[in-house]
Amino acid sequence: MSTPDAPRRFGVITLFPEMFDSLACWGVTGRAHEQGLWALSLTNPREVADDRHGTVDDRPYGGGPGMVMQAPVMDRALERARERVGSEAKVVALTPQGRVFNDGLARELAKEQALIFVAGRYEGIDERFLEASVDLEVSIGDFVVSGGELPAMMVMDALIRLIPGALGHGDSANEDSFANGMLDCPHYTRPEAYRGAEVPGVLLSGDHRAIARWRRAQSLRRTMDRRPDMLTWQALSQEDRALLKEWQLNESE
Ligand code: 9D3
Repeated sequence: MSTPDAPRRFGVITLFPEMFDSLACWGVTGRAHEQGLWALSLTNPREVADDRHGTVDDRPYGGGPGMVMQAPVMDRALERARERVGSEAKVVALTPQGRVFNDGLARELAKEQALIFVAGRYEGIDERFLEASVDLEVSIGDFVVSGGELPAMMVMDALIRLIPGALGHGDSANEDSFANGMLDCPHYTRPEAYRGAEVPGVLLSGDHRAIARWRRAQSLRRTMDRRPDMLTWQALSQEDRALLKEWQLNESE
């Protein structure tokens, strides 16, 4: 028996700390939190605001709509977060201008024992804070959401799934879609016939090797049809071609 690993430590700087209850309380991430696999420490910039109203934002220099989160307030919030999470923690800000998150970046960030996430609101955060105090800016994709909290939770969820023991037995993060560069195969459960649609016969055959071959052929076909961009870097192998032919999924060749 070995001693359990120290929990992964996440700090978050946010004006809406209550939003993070959902990550700590529900589902796979909630169970992992209960098991002590990760710990969360929340810092609200209002705690360290300049005035008694808790002001954290001001009007943008140069004019324009919206407000900007002030660098001095954010730096004091970061100082507090470091006291709670550890001085060695990397600082990740969620911004629409960041590096687009993917499985590769998840695996890079999952190596860190401690991370502090900075979630912005309003039009954004003063650039001088991002330049001087943030190690990495991350975006979750080319669409607009209302703030950095949901993006931070998505990134944290992806990282928690990679903590050893966070997923149930037999459920490996390495078997998840994207780890192997392909989309998942289709899934079925009872009933065997539903609104005239039958479960594919091979899944009822009990032939586990045939089932594995069918699933891989389905993954390949769906990736070619729906996400051809995922396959451009790897040529289809002889074996893959044979699989598609075996299940008559090769018509578009
Ligand atoms: C007019 C320019 N907009 C920038 C695209 C203003 C703006 C919109 C939304 C500024 C901040 C936000 C809030 N979004 C985030 O904080 C955010 C985000 C996103 O909107 N899309 C994808 N990833 C992310 S990470 C943080």
